[in-house]
Amino acid sequence: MTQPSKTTVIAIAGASASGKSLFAETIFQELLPELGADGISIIKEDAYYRDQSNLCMDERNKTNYDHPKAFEHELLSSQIKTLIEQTEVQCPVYCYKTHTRTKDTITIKPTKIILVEGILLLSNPELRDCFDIKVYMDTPLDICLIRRIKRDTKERERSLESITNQYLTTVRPMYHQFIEPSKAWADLVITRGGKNRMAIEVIKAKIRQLSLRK
Ligand code: UZR
Ligand code: MG
Repeated sequence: MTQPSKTTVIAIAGASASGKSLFAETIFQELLPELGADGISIIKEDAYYRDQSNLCMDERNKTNYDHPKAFEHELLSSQIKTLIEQTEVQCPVYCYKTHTRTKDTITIKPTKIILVEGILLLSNPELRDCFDIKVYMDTPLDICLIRRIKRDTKERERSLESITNQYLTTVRPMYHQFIEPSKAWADLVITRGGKNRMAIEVIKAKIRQLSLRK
């Protein structure tokens, strides 16, 4: 029997609105035609925000979503391990409006390359052990804040008031406490955000090389 080919798991971490999703999505879209849907996939750490259906809306609004405890990292690491064993998983679906999981799940099939993107991926030791390549988006915080205001008013239906409140109470302090220190674990530190063309090409070249491996 032939052995299944080795999976490569690539983490893309960094501050909120630092360009993680754009970076991961660009690499994914540009490699999809050559690797195919069973060759490359993306997992978002956001999907693993804890289920809060047992809490009322007031309590959900008080959750610190920038703290590692807000995520079910143990589920994320166990699902990555399952995918490495070539078994599909049911990924949770999180709703930013209700601040909890929906009843749906999404089936993720095992692929040779798995891109995982999220703010606190490098802060958790068990999760860190799952990654073959660790990338950190080192975008200046003021640029992240501008991007976050634009994105959250448009895509997450937030007011400027709620964005700036969250920024001062959790986003900024948790960035300094957990996200920025986690940069020390990165293999590659990317400047200038998700459109850094050379960084995209370097990761794509590495993925192509790994994909040729049997
Ligand atoms: P990205 N977040 C919310 O605002 N509401 C939620 O229900 C869950 C998460 C925010 C979270 C974090 N923090 O900064 C951001 N706050 O989503 C992470 N406050 O997502 O990496 O896509 O920006
Ligand atoms: Mg994102």
